[in-house]
Amino acid sequence: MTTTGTPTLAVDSRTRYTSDETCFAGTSTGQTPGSGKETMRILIAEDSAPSRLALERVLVKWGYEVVPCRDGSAAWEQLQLPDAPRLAILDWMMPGYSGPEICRMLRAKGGEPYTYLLLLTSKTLKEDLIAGMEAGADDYVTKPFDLHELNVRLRAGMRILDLQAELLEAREKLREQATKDSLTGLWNRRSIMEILEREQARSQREGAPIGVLMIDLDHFKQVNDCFGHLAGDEVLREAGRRLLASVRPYDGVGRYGGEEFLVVLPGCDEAGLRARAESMRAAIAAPPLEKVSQGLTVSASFGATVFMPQSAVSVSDLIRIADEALYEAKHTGRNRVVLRSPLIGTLR
Ligand code: GH3
Ligand code: MG
Ligand code: MG
Ligand code: MG
Repeated sequence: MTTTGTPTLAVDSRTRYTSDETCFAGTSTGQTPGSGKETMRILIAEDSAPSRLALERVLVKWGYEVVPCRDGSAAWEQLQLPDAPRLAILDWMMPGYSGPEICRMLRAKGGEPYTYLLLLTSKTLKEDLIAGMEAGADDYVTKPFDLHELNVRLRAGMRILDLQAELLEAREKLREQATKDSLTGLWNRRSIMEILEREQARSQREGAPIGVLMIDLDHFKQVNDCFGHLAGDEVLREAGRRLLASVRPYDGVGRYGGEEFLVVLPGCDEAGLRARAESMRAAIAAPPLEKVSQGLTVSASFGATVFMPQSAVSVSDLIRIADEALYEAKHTGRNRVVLRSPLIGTLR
């Protein structure tokens, strides 16, 4: 039986491709073996043009997208691009860099996601194969190879890459859960405190101040009491969105507790902080939240302070000072900003 998937193979003096009918039985459909997902890109680095073209034709027939490279230097360049193919078939002997050299360099570089490396070699000596694997190759195919073997080895590589992608996704999800507040999507308390600590260390190194805001929604209990907890949750989410919308990408906004937020503004001095806090206050108090009935408006009180790089104020002192300023904002009428300097007392 001859299937439509059987490639016409160019044969050069060094490479003899052997095919058997069964090796095409499951792979002539144009599907990417081992993966029902989007087309997988495979890099082929092979200096023999006939051999490279033949291999390319087979892989395209199997549904892969191919990035062909005529030598080791071109392959090395391609593999360092941000969207480099995740699977590479590398000839052992090539001008520029050899297959094992590329394996070694790529593994030394590390980084994620993982690149699955398959060495293509006419060497059959066991010691050579061991050296190739030790250089960082995941697998090898010896020349002349048959297509069935290549096919199953590619599928094995695909399985590893799929598993790795799942692992990365799961890790990312865990990281998200561990660092973000699930209701608002803002940093959680631990993360925003870590950000403040990190920024404080940077401030001491680089000599720039940090603006710190402790924010508490006003009479929030009444929102729950009058509109229910779900409406209260929506108000919290919206307050978070409005705070996020009024900061720069390198500022930190976290949910410190129930209806309290902590904002860290690197590089912000007293004058800047006063203006930034005022615009955040106005953003929260601005037009009623659409999703909450009866045109509810919400406001927040702000306790503000600045960390000066030359001062020896600790993170817990900063929080305490911002808290005291917040307390004063509450007791002087709410919906306002009170700025307190750790060194020279209340500025407001
Ligand atoms: P003040 O202006 O003095 O801050 O008054 P307040 O009512 O905001 O303060 P209080 O501390 O009395 O009430 C805070 C309320 O926040 C009580 C609590 O049920 C509510 N709260 C805390 N976390 C959540 C939450 O995740 N969802 C909802 N819906 N409510 C929350
Ligand atoms: Mg070669
Ligand atoms: Mg509170
Ligand atoms: Mg409150």
